[in-house]
Amino acid sequence: MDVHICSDFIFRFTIDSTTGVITPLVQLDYETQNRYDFLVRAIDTGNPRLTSVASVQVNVLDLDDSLPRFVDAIYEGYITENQIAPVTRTGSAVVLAVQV
Ligand SMILES: [Ca+2]
Repeated sequence: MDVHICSDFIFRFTIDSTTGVITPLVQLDYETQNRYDFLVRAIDTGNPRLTSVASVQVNVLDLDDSLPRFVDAIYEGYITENQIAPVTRTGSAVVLAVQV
């Protein structure tokens, strides 16, 4: 029996014809692509050869492997002297947006 991946992802995954185990050939990056959809075809050795196709979806799980990053380069706010108050920017609190 021959089992193979039918898509452009043949360079990213391999499949064991005996066990059906799909293994990545490269390191997958969730931030670049978090899902791969492709077809797998099985072909037997009979005469005539019979085939079957299955859909496969591989979901990449995210790891905390990126540095936290501030969205803006500069944050500016104002506080009235002699007061304990939130630092504001035009009347609303300054919120530092951070991507992780
Ligand atoms: Ca990540």
